Amino acid sequence: MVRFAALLIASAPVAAQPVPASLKAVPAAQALFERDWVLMNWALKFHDRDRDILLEPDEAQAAASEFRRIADADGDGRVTPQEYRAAREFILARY
Ligand SMILES: [Ca+2]
Ligand SMILES: [Ca+2]
Repeated sequence: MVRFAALLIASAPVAAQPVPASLKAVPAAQALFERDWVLMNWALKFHDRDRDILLEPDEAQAAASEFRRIADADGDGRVTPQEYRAAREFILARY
């Protein structure tokens, strides 16, 4: 837990970056939401199970899985930058 809290703080000032190479690992899942407020708001709305307005690693994992399900339009198990952007706009428009 401490490790993730540190990661959270360390990555907070980082500006928006391209899609991470892998969305599978927990730290990457955390980073995905840390660097994109649209996804973070969405993740907190639907996956912040204990309602502490923090995305714990297990919550981030669940949210990342859900995001991957939404974003992976062609179902090949990978989220391309195009799929990422489309899913982000979908979430922004809908939620
Ligand atoms: Ca939480
Ligand atoms: Ca895909």
